[in-house]
Amino acid sequence: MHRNILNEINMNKLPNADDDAAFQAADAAHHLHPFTDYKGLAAEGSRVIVRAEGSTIWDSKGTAILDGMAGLWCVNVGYGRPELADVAARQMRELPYYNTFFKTTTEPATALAARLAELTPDGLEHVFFANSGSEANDTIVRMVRRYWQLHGQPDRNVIISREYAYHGSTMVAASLGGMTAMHKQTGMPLPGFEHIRPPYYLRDGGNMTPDEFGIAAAQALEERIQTVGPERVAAFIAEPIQGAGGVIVPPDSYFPEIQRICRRHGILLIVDEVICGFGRTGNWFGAETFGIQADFMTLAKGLSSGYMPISAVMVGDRVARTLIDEGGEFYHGFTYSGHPVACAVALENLRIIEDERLVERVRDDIGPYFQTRLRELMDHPLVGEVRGIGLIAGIELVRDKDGPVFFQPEGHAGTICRDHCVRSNVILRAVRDGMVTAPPLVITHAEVDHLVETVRRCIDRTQADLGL
Ligand code: PXG
Repeated sequence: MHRNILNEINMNKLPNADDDAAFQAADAAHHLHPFTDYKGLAAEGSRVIVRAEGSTIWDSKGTAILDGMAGLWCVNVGYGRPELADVAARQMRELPYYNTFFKTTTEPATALAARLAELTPDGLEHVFFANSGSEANDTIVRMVRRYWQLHGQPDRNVIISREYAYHGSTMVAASLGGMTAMHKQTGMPLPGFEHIRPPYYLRDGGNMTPDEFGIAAAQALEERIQTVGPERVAAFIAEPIQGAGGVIVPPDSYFPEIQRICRRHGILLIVDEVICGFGRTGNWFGAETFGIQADFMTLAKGLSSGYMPISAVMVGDRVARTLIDEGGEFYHGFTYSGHPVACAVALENLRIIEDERLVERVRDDIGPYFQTRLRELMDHPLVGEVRGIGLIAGIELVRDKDGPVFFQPEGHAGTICRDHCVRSNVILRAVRDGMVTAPPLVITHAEVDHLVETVRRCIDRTQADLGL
């Protein structure tokens, strides 16, 4: 039986997870979940997760579930790390909170800033802290605009991004993102945000080789710069691999061409490492895997392995020098920027990744194993492509490999397959008709075997459900 925290602190008027039905009723009555169809959730009742260890989570009924998503792409060191709990408790006793406004700092905030400057590629030496990927990307937009204003070009304020990009859920982060369903609900994108097509080879590659297609997809940036006017384009933002967009992996030729185009026009390059950072692609950062030299890096998720909310903006020398030397006071920041408990936990998390050589493990051992085993699914008639690097992968389902012919309506097959996986107690996400997976960096070989075998069974069931 799991320990019930609410009981322990004796809040006996509140519902608790020992009584599932009452708890689910309270959840449906009071809790608006993120990215959720509220009527659907109320009808089904939410699943209550009560504890976790390694790559496994347990629900309130005692069911063990393999977490093929590391929470939301974030629990890199796996669940149940006592070191992280100890550091948090120690820091809370010593100094639970103080801010970093008004010429003050705390030890964990400064130590983490210095550590991140060391870990990230050369030229990214300054850090601004926030609490989520969305806030970090909002911060970058403000810094980009301030940079061009200080350079006497205030109209250079357009940021180009890509379709299917996900950069967060605030108005600015969602405008940066290329999710049309999000845009439609609340009048986005805001002015000043443009989107070009992603390097989505399976969909758009046609008869081109991947490298030819990579160049063609990057050329879309050049074309958009010409349409908007080069004097108006401030920055381009990209995830190394588009995660929430369906694990879209760019061909090798893509980012070098993007980099050339940005340099040619003096445009700032922002790399959103919220998913790819901290080992997922077999290097500390996706920018290293793809050879990208960025002016900004967005960090979140794996920075603390999700144990505390924290994000960071790495600011390159070009922008940092302008802000520092010419900017005066920068009117931006959050109450919890550089929160000492979050920073202490992040530092300890980075120590674990380093000491346990988790990045090397992904590069040399479990990453190649995961990719090789998943690619065995390519023999399945419904699997159009398996793509990914390290511990991030997408398995795209198609109606017919020849073409390929995609499913209509989009998303139906993916949802069926995802539901089979969840019912089989393996968590994967569906994006359109692809299954995506990004497990903790500590996933074992046996767990990878279990994940791949379960996914194969679930694709078989999906095929049967669709009558194919
Ligand atoms: N950038 C990227 C690349 C992300 O993936 C964010 C920014 C925003 O981070 P915050 O901390 O504001 O959520 C993200 C977040 C999913 C899913 O189901 C993906 C994210 C968040 C929630 C769900 O794929 N990515």
